[in-house]
Amino acid sequence: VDRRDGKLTMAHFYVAFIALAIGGLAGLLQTLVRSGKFQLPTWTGYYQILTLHGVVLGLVLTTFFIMGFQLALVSKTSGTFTRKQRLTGWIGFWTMTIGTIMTAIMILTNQASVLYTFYAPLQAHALFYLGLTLVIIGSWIDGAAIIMAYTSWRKANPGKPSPLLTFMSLVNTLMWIVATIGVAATVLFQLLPWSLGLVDRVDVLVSRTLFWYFGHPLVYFWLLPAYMAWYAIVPKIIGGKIFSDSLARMSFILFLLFSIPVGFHHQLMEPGIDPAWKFLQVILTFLVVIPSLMTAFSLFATFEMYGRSKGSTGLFGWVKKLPWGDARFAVPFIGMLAFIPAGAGGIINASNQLNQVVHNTIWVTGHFHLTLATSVVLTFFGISYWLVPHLTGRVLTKAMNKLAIIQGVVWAIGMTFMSGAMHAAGLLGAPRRSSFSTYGGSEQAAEWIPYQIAQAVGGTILFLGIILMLYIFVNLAFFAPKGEEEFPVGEVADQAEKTPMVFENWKLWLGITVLLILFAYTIPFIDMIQNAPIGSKGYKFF
Ligand code: HAS
Repeated sequence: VDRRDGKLTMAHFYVAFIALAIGGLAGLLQTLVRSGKFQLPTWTGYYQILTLHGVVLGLVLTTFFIMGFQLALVSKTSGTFTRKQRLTGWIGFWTMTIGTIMTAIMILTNQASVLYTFYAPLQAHALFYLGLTLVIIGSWIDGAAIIMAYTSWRKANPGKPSPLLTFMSLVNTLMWIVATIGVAATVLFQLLPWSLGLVDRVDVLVSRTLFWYFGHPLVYFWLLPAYMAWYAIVPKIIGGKIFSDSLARMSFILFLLFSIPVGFHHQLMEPGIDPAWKFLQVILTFLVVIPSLMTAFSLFATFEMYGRSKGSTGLFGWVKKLPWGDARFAVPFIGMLAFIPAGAGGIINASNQLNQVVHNTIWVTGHFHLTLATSVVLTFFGISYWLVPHLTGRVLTKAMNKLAIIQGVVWAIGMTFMSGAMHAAGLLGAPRRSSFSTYGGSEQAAEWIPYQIAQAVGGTILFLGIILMLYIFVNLAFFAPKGEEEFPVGEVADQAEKTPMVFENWKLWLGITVLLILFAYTIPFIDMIQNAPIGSKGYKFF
């Protein structure tokens, strides 16, 4: 990657890793409070720290890391950015950064303890919503740089499929733009006027629905960059090849089509939505599982093909041939392994009857600490181990590589305790998003306490993992020996079929995306508006 484009990505990464430090500390406090053995000082509160944790890790770290990573991928695979494209990237970065600072100030001054989902009826100071709006607008501007680079590549290479990693970054960007329209709508038409006092009441169901229209594709916006690494970078690291370029593109297109019209699976317990529409969105949710199953298949195929090319025999002999001593592979691999139970948990959540057991319990928190905070985040760490030194002109030394593997293992141990205990306590009915309480000496609540202590043990180990990660990041950014670190981009296996051009037909894919969204949401929205209650005055947090 050209040095000038590298600086742009690194700017995004600095913010992302500062977010990791702040959000990680908030997470540690969270688990300690819930154990019942620790109390927060009186100047802060459980929901303030919970909001800080969720916003800073779930929204800031992810958006900055993903945008920085995608810009690097596009610059590497489609050619160095033009001045205009790079400038667009910088404008996006600064817009997001200003928005992040505004949002952080509102949370830190306790004027926005509305959680990372921030829908009504909890109400924050208007500057919190304005800050988040700037983060989203900034990410669109970053996205514009990606779209511009893709368009110029296509112009210069007519009739050829775009480079795989550019294609994948573009799909994720398009999905993000379509998805964020929902959250922009609730912020601009409901939350901002309401927090400014221009309207007195707000329709909570509409606000939640617009949020979840955005909230589910949000999780795939987090996941797809990890898939980019799994499909197209990990094969190169292990010395193998990409199983199939077309299969990878197909799975990304399926994410574009099916990620968005599924928000109701977060609202299965919500009154005011006709069960028939919930049923439809549950079916679409099961369709969006398919590209993940395709990904699992493709990864197994890549690993097995590589192992067999190295002479492995037997059903699982190839496992021994994988480069276990290379952190760039081993750490994302822990993420892949975690995604097997994580995905199974998602399928449980999406099943209407089972959702009644787990909804609003800490099981759901366990689910997203496996998906986001393990599979995705460990892959992001694995990416940083080669991308940061590549961009700063340094190398990952043997000692740092070893430390990076220890970091991955520490994370896995911490998360097994924390997320495992969350899943178990959730099945015993422990609520999510609540501070420690004995609920007036309730016997059932007493059963949750050992699991809450296990969560604190896991949370402490994870915090250690964060300190290790930050140490490695600072080393790779500023102190590691100068040199050249490889930017691994996989090649497609020889026997793979030719990639058809239909994948680049955006009118077709965006057209189907819009049709599916209209199909899944139009009538439920008309129902909501026709049956609108008088609206809620809400609960102010400032
Ligand atoms: Fe989820 C709630 C359903 C995936 C994140 N999810 C959440 C929330 C978050 C989140 C943050 O239907 C909470 C939101 C809140 O605050 O309320 N989720 C699903 C389904 C999937 C899924 C069906 N979720 C994710 C991903 C996330 C994420 C990914 C973040 C990155 N989720 C739900 C539902 C709820 C929910 C309900 C609402 C619950 C409620 O009631 O509130 C699917 O996409 C999962 C598909 C995944 C698979 C696994 C494929 C496995 C692979 C690994 C292969 C491994 C290899 C290595 C090859 C089918 C690809 C092995 C090698 C060896 C040698 C063994």
